Amino acid sequence: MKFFLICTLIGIISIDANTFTTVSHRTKNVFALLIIDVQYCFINGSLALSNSPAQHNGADVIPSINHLIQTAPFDVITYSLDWHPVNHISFIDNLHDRREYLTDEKHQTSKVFDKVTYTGPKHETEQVLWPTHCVENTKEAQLHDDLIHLPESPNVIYIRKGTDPDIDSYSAFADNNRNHMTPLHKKLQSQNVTHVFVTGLALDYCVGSTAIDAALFNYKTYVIEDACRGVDQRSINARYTQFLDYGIQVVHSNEVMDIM
Ligand code: VGL
Ligand code: ZN
Repeated sequence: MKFFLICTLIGIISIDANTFTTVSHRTKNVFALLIIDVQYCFINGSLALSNSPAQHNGADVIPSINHLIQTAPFDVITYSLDWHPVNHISFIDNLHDRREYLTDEKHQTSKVFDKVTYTGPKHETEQVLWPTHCVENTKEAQLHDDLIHLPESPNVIYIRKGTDPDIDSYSAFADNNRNHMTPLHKKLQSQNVTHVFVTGLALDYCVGSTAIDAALFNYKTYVIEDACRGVDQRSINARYTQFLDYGIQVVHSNEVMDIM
């Protein structure tokens, strides 16, 4: 009060109602829910999390995500789908066909979850080898039927990623080498999104990479831990440490309403 009086008295500054309107408009919080890869391939398909080291049940995320969709006032909802051609670089079944690009002959005998380095055909890239999963236009690649699907609109966004045979993309924002962006960032910007809440599968891969990219693109980023499941407890723990470094907050779904 004193400050305003002094300012007014000495005539340095004048604040009117318009100034406040402009400021409050500019800082309006706009909330998006990002639902990552809640597809059959990760739930009961070829890359079912129940068969991976942490033995999680991917379907366990669905009730929490549905509850959030139904109760929390998100301005934007985004669904991502891992969507690979059958000759995709991430599939261990394609290792032999790409052997000319392996940096190390020993990599020819690699197993699922091993990391190899490919020198081509587009560029050098490190790649974890996965079973064939989420092949475009298969039943496996569909979102789980129990997940609430809203029809596409300017504030309901669907993103397919990993669609180039030679490029893998864990993040819903960009490929693993950050050479190409998906349309997600532009679409969120066009809705003036400021805050994102990340959920889905798998926490240590696609959820983790999406959350980190969101933080790098300056969204206030939250990971809703009970709405995520992962592949391997060690890499899950490593992600939680990384989230701290990027200022990403890990929250429970029952805290979300208080944040919004
Ligand atoms: C994913 C491994 C391979 C994921 C996608 O959605 O987390 N993980 N492709
Ligand atoms: Zn994939």
